[in-house]
Amino acid sequence: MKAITIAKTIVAILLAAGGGIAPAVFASKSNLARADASPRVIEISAKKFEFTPSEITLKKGQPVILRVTSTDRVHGFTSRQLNFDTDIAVGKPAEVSVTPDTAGDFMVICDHYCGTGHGNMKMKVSVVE
Ligand SMILES: [Cu+2]
Repeated sequence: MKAITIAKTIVAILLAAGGGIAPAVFASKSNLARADASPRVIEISAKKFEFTPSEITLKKGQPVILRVTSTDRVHGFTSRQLNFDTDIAVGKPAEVSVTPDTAGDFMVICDHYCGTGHGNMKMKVSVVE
């Protein structure tokens, strides 16, 4: 009886140790793989009447994903120059893939009328060489 209890305890300890160590190792490996293969993700938040951050800097030729989350209502996220046009619904982040091919400053606007400050709802994208 006592031997069985000890054996169970050892199994529980091994499981706990394995459960703790193994995922940490896997996580760091997959993070390394992601850093090599996947574009940088830039989190942007939208609410009346601003994008946060209001300015980002990208590198020419380097792909990024802009992940935009709205915290209050539907907004637009549009740039004719950077060639994207999407809507952002509350609780449903929108992802836009961008690989800028020209250096310069570009504007992203909300093209979904959202109230009196709507005309100033902009984000500046600086693309550097
Ligand atoms: Cu708006």
